[in-house]
Amino acid sequence: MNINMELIDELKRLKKEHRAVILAHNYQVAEVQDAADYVGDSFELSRIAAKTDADVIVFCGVKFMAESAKILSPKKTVLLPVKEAGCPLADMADVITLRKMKEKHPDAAVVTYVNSSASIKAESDICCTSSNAVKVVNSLKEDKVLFLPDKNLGRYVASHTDKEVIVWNGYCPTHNVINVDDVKKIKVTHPTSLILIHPECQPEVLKMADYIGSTAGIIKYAKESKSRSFVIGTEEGLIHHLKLENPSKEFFPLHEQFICPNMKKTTLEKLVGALEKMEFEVKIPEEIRIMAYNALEKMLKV
Ligand code: CIZ
Repeated sequence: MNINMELIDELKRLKKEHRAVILAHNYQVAEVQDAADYVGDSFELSRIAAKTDADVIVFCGVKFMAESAKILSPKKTVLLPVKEAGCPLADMADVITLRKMKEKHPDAAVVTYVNSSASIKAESDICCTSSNAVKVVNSLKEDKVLFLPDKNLGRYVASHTDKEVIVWNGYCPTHNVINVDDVKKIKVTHPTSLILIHPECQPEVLKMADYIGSTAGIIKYAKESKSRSFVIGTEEGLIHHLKLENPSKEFFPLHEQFICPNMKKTTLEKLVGALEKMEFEVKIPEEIRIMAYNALEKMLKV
């Protein structure tokens, strides 16, 4: 038996023993996606896990994602297999600066992308995903919005609303580094492919896309499209998911280095280790959890 099969068997045993559900984000390595019960975006996975009767959620992703799962499932034990799997974009927003911004703009509604810590969500009026950000902002009664933490998604929203959008200066280092020349080059090598890009990329890059959307949006678009060939402008892990769902279609990364180092920290060994040792447990103070939950719930109402 090869090492992966042994690990998969051990994982199955531990899952049963701890009554656990395994979630893998779309950006995880292929072997982790294949071992998971559910693969998807962070909020969708957190909602699915909340509806299961599992006692333990193992979130293969980065810290803010495991926090989202805990916000929705306070009674379940939530584990993040790699303690250091953080998100530089989420870390670019801090509570002290946010409070100062709120004082400076008391008339602005605070809209926070789910790619943020529980403490930042707790300070926000409402959350959004990259799929519903425009809809959320347009649903608000305020004419002014403070959008955080992603400046590129914020600018995208600003270009689709009449509201004044004050954009926080955060960005995802993996998406933000992609430039117009990268898109020009891929258009030369793959002239007939449709270009699907995540809104965490820079505005000039987004202008060159055939479709702009979240990971869930890209999955849906690729599935429904009559085209057979696509260039994927987001973290390369999504391509594994896309190829599995669409075996007759072709997918190419927009850039060979479209890789999030934090997402790649989780391996099959680390996933099994997390359930063996029951680590690393995500804890959120209850008052912060409730406030963060309220901001997420408001988004769901929209
Ligand atoms: O929230 C998520 O899962 C992220 C980071 C992106 C997306 O578009 O799904």
